[in-house]
Amino acid sequence: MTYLTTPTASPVGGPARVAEPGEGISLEELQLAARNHGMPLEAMHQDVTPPGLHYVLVHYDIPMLDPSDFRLEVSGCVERKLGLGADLYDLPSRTVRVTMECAGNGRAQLLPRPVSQPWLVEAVGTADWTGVPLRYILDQAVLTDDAHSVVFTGADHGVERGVEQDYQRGLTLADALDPDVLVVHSMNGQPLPPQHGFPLRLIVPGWYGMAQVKWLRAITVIDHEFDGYQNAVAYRLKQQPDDAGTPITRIEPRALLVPPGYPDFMSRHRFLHPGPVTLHGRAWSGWAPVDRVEVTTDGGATWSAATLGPEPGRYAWRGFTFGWEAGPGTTTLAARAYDGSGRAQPEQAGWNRGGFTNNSAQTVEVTVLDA
Ligand SMILES: Nc1nc2c(c(=O)[nH]1)N[C@H]1C(S)=C(S)[C@@H](COP(=O)(O)O)O[C@H]1N2
Ligand SMILES: [Mo]
Repeated sequence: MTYLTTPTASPVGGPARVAEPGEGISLEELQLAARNHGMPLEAMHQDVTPPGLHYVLVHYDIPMLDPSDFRLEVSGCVERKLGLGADLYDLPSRTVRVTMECAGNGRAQLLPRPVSQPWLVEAVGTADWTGVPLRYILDQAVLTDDAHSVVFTGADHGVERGVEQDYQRGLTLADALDPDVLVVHSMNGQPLPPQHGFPLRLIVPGWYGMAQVKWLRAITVIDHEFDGYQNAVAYRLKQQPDDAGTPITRIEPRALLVPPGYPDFMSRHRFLHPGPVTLHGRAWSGWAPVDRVEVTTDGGATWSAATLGPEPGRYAWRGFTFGWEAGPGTTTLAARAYDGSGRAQPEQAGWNRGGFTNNSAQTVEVTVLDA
């Protein structure tokens, strides 16, 4: 396989492209991958991901905003319009620990490969987000009887498949009024870093990343379902470009191992010494708490239950460990998660055109050296 090909210009309009058989990652995809970085898996040793190690995904450019003249406008189907600035810091706030994952995580491992941000498995991170419940802000604005959905607009602007737009996502009122949905100003006790939405972002715990609108500048209550690009066109599970598709919402269960031992610089193949090894990992689901994790150390021939760590907050990943007696040779490790809603992480997830929600089990190739 060729990993780098000459630039293949993606069409500016029209549907997203799917790579030809054997077509390597292009410079265009590399450009996206370098801007939008994943979380180094060793960061899973910590309950909370330091901001610089949390994954980042930005569709357009990071807006550089001046907080002194920044206002969050609340309008539409409300009795009282609001313009919130620094006064937002004086409103009642809460902190929620949330594991966030990009809906495109795993995309680059699908065959054929949907051409977009080429994530492997690292598009995830966990942070303590502090801010004001959206519900409190909507109560202050007083919803009118015709309120149906809420639209969140970011201060960033760009073009996607020929459609010029502000980054916008909508939520139905029922989803928006969940008391855990927050307008946050802080990440891990510090003001949001620019790449994570400074000065304000939306947090919708349990949902894939696309719902968590950064650089939030407007909240607009509308009397119908939101039909903007990111809801109606982009984040949908489709087999064909012209399918209506189904909307992407909550995070499917996934477990990831911290690759054990030490890596080869180029291939990242792992090496370790024989003997007892404790494997560490994290597992999460946006649907219900993870209640079981299984690990294989023989390439999937046999799976055994891992030991779960303490129950975390409702929306945070759960640690797990697995004791392994590593004998010489090369083998493949993997883990898979199960949640309280009955969802089970598959070894191989199904394909869709956007390359979304691919929670196929991660595989980690390791060589155990001779004693
Ligand atoms: N305004 C705005 N919000 C956005 C995005 C964006 O491009 N613009 N990207 C979304 C996507 S697709 C993801 S996965 C998450 C990533 O959040 P993070 O960079 O803080 O990890 O932000 C979401 N919010
Ligand atoms: Mo995303």
